[in-house]
Amino acid sequence: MKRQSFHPARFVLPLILATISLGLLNSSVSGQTPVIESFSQNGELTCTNLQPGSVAMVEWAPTVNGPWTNTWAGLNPLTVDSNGTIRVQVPMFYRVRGVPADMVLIPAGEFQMGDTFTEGASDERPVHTVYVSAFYMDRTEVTAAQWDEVYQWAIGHGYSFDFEGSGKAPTHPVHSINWHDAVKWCNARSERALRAWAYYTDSGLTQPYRTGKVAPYVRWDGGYRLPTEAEWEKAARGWLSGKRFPWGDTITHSQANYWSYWESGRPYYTYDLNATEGYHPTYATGSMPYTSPVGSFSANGYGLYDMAGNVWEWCWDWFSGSYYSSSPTSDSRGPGSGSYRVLRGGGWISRAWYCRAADRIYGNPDCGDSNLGFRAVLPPGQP
Ligand SMILES: [Ca+2]
Ligand SMILES: [Ca+2]
Repeated sequence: MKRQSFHPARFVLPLILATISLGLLNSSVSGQTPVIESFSQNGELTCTNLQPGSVAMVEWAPTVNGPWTNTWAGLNPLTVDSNGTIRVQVPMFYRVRGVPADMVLIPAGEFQMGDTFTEGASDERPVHTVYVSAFYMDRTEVTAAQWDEVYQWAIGHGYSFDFEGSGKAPTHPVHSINWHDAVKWCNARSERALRAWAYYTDSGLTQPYRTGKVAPYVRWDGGYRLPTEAEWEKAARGWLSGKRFPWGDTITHSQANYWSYWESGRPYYTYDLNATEGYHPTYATGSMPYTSPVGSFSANGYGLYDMAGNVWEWCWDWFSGSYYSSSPTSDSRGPGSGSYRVLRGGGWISRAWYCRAADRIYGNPDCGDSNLGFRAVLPPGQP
């Protein structure tokens, strides 16, 4: 097919793709299916069916199999050969990437962080306003199946971990991994998906963190990483403000997998309205841990599951009990150093108290336990 020199090749064969992101779970927030509606002769691409307020990426490739990129770096100056000819792979295929599969958009904005009921520990106060930039977050805790898939790839590509990860079943959350394992797994997930790494062993952000135990440097606009504590709490609150839990002010086993602690024949906490004492009866079967399949309860307003209960979730931040008194007001990321990393949300073993959105605990980053897991976040607007 003869191409006129002034004609962009995309008009010759405008085969256009739209990536399809279907949610893992059916929920009130459905997965996106971007639709490229049109591509006009003046070079305007129109894509619909994207989530309002999210950040979409338009990418091009010279072949249908890629490589996909969002830059025009392939169109560099070329030296004309002795026949007066140049040959260059030019953009021909386009795709639009919306919210990634199995993740939800947490839109940018301020929220009130901390214990508005003055009922928690002192480390949950003062309540303070934090602006958090938009990010994507895994709908669910990382499952044992998701962990294993990336883990197996990772150990064949230069990564090493302290724990191999456990799960009661493939659809249950992975547990018994330490903070370092979770961080390195995020890096492996990024590398496998051809995204930039988030974690590095050097301040110049050139050496990806794959082995050993370090306090890594972070490329905040990189790939998959743990949520900051502020990101986690904003996400957990799911559009609500000043509520105790991700859905409201009271909790029962119809809403989360936790341990209903009783004294004198009734729940110890006034906001624990559960009708039975102890572990969740549906999941307290066989041997411990009594985790539940991820997504067994209703999602919160952002479409996130198990932000209270099932497994505690590792966050990025070093823990400081006084941090809220001096927290930055925008994208706070915790103290610059410390001994423990933050965990959030409570687990199957936890009292209602620990399932409150404001609650904070901390763990030794070297240690894993059968009620500790995690989920990842991803900055929007990247290739
Ligand atoms: Ca959880
Ligand atoms: Ca606490």
